Amino acid sequence: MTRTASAIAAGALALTALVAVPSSADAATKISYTNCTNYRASSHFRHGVGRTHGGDKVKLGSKSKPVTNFKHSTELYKVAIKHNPDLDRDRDGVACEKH
Ligand SMILES: [Ca+2]
Repeated sequence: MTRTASAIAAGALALTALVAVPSSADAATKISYTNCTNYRASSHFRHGVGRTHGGDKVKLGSKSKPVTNFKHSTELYKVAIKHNPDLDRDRDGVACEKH
């Protein structure tokens, strides 16, 4: 009887090791910050990510309209810029903005 109980306990222990939840660091490594193309593809923010109350600034006299449908999240913006400051080269608070 005790042999069966210890076998069950060992099996449960092995099962626990197999069903390990991936750490947040593993999830973070799936996002690529190498350039905007890779960032938009891997983060699923197709229109970029910007500060919560930020806005895309277009050059004076430009005919293009500012991007407004980017992901509004100061926290995610800071993470992206910390990894690669070039993701927001014009420093307007919106990284990888695209229509
Ligand atoms: Ca920008």
